[in-house]
Amino acid sequence: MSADTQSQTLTDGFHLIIDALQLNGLNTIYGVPGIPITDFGRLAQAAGMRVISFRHEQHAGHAAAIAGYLTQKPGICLTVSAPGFLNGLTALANATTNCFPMILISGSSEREIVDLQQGDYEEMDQLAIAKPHCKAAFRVLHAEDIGVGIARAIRAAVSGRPGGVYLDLPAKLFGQTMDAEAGRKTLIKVVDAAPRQIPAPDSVARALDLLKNAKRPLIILGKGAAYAQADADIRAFVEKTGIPYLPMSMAKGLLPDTHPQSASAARSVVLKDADVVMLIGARLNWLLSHGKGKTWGERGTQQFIQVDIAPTEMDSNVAIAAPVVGDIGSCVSALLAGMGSAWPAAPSAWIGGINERKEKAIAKMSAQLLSNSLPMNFHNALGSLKTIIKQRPDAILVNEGANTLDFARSIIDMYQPRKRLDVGTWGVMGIGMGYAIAAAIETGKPVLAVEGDSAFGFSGMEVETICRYNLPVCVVVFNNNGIYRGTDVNPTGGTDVATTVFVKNARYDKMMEAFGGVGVQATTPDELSRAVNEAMDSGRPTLINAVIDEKAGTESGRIGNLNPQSVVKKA
Ligand code: ADP
Ligand code: TZD
Ligand code: MG
Repeated sequence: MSADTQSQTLTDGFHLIIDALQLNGLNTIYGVPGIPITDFGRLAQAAGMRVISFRHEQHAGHAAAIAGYLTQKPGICLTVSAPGFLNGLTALANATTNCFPMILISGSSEREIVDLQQGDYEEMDQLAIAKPHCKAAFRVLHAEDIGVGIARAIRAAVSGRPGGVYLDLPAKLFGQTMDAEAGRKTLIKVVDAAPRQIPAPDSVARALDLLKNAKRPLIILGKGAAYAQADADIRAFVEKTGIPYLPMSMAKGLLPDTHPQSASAARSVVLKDADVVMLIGARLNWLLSHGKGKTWGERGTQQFIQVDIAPTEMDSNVAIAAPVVGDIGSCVSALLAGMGSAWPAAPSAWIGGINERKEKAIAKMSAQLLSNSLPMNFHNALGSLKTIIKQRPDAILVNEGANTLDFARSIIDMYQPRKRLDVGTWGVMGIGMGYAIAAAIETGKPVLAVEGDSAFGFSGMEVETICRYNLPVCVVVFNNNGIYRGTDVNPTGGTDVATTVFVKNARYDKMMEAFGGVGVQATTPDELSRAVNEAMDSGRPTLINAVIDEKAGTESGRIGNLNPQSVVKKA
């Protein structure tokens, strides 16, 4: 047979993987090329897929994860074996922790050699290592099983509680050939990958009963609620109850932060004083002080309703009086239907008290935001960015750092769902450029990445990727010369600088210029807002080095209480 006739009748592992992904509407790959997947990336691009090459797998992995969060389809990350796989693994574990659907596909070395530990090129038992860090892990050994492997990976990633999936593809698989027609028949187009999970009617009635009789009710919206894309029903439900709500960080904008029912500016009071708390797609983890302790009312005096797709989440930290298990879309629509037309108005004393607190807190903050004090501090610099997001509510805000994160979260109002992407459940540094790149690619909207100077450093090299694909990403580095502050000194007085400080007055803007993007140094709120507006108008890759007072921050931002500190004084 000539090569031509062969290619008409034969297919191979490379093509079957690409066909299986495309058949399931997965058309974008985030990765780093190399043995054994270089040709795979090339062929995927040739087949019309968008293949975005990064400088480091961790950022490709974070990009895939946030693509999954934004689209409800698993984001795909592609890596080489051992070290590439391990670089991607942090992102896979982070995706699983955050309930984001993604599939990490890694090429791997020859099974026979790996299993006998004979020292293959990039040898590692990747499947075993991935397993504890993801929802499911699969390996495909035969070309005819590729369809099943991809189908299982998709279902595992998006059904139930979403999360990360690992798919191990040994080098030999890619070149395996089979009859093209027979191969086509092995592919699976997944039907109903994330089936609705309707809550039991009695669980809905129990929850509504508790909520209706509450004197001081509170709703907490989490990023599960944002992920669910049930935006209109969630808003209708919150509004129909009239109950104050708190958005968790990435749920900001599900209802506009300026909504009269938002209790964000009175957070500490509502958590302490509420008698019934309804969680919708939010876990009672450290971010909510585990539902107990001094953030909350006296143990046992507060009752919880929890709406979540994961039945085992219930009672994980405190007793859940009314669990509602199902997908949030189905749960919220059942709750809405169950409310009927005669729902009581929210208790006015409770609402009035919260509003008073809110007004005071907002008034106090707005003075700080307008201050012209120089060098800039977190407040007046973020005051500029707050105005920009107000004027450009469809822009996506990526945010990481410590002070830069905590202040931005409370200062910058969000107006639309899934526009705020941040460090999430782990408070992980390094998501910045990966999230920014995927946000631009998946949504086509402008991206504003607000980054601590330390946070930015974790993924900073990806500014080259941003320039290479000419993405509408504007990075603002809050440069306070270090981690938390730039003022620490080496206690020994030795020549090494303190552990938390960086090179003083560094010019991060030059990094963007190195790759053909726009770099700007901003020392005043005006300069900052002019530069961001220009970047957002032009869509050109831009990095603004925002000079922030090195004394302005606090250790660990707002979570200093989690930071153990020695009380032992050495003589
Ligand atoms: P946050 O950090 O915003 O508080 P978490 O990540 O802690 O949010 O919680 C998200 C919760 O949402 C998880 O418990 C997850 O099981 C749940 N979840 C995710 N997607 C859905 C969905 N479609 N329907 C119901 N629950 C969901
Ligand atoms: N490594 C990883 C992967 N995640 C982390 N969260 C940390 C280290 C520890 N860490 C924080 O929790 S915040 C932070 C680190 C290193 C950086 C804070 O400095 P910054 O922000 O410059 O980004 P501010 O504005 O100076 O506080
Ligand atoms: Mg800093």
